[in-house]
Amino acid sequence: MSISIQKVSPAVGAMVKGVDLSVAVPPDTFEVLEGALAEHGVLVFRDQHLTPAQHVAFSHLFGSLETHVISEALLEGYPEIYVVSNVVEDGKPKGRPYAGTYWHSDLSYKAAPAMGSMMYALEIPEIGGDTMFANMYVAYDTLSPGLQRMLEHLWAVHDFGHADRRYFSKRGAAARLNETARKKTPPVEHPVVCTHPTTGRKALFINPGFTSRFVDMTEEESEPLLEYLFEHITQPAFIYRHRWEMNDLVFWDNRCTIHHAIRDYGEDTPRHMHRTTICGEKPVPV
Ligand SMILES: O=C(O)CCC(=O)C(=O)O
Ligand SMILES: [Fe+2]
Repeated sequence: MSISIQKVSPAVGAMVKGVDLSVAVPPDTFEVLEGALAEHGVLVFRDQHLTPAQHVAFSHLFGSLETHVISEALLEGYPEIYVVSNVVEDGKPKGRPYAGTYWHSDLSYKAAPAMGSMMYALEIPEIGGDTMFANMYVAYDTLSPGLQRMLEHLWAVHDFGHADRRYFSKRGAAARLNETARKKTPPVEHPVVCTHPTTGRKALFINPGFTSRFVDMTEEESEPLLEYLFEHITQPAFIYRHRWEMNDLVFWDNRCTIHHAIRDYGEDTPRHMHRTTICGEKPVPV
């Protein structure tokens, strides 16, 4: 069967058909997928039947794999697999519940953020638990030339603890990041506009989850422009909302998209996913 790639929304994402990810992917198919990922930002593969080892093997084609800083959510025997799950078995959580329920790009709080992430659906709610993706090329392209130029000179601070403070502690929930994880993730600085290494296109590299302020400015000073940009980059026209099916594998490029998991299902509705994370490089300024 030949490979077909079709857009799933005007702004971002494509559905890939005709590829079985459980067996070795030939080099020409790999090249097509690599190009499609950088162009569309998100690739959806339906009806894949993958063991953890096969999931890891396919991910590994794209680079070395991260071991997530939240070590208690790693799959036993497969430290490359980060379990995103609200399932509790014998009183023990099987993974990280409600991960990424705010807009973010994976590991943007690291000096070398993630290139891409691959999430595989093993148990999903009948309704709900979708994931949204937004296109950061389009977010950049649709700004005025004046603001584009200004942003090209700015750098921003990315901080894992920011999401905790902003999205959890403020809502009265306990901080979710323990001391060890906190120590391993000191704030880092990245250019606000980056060049994608594959396409050479410019993309905005900020996100509401982890970007706390502009470099050399206070949070207070940064807030008005950051808030404006966060609103801009998450507007409905830039988004694809993925409605998960069992055995979906979704591969997203963290260098040109941001994503948001939607927490709209009950605590006793199981949602269980495996994620691998492909290491990336330090973002390249324009
Ligand atoms: O559960 C999801 O849909 C995504 C969670 C998330 O942000 C991630 O694992 O990177
Ligand atoms: Fe994420």
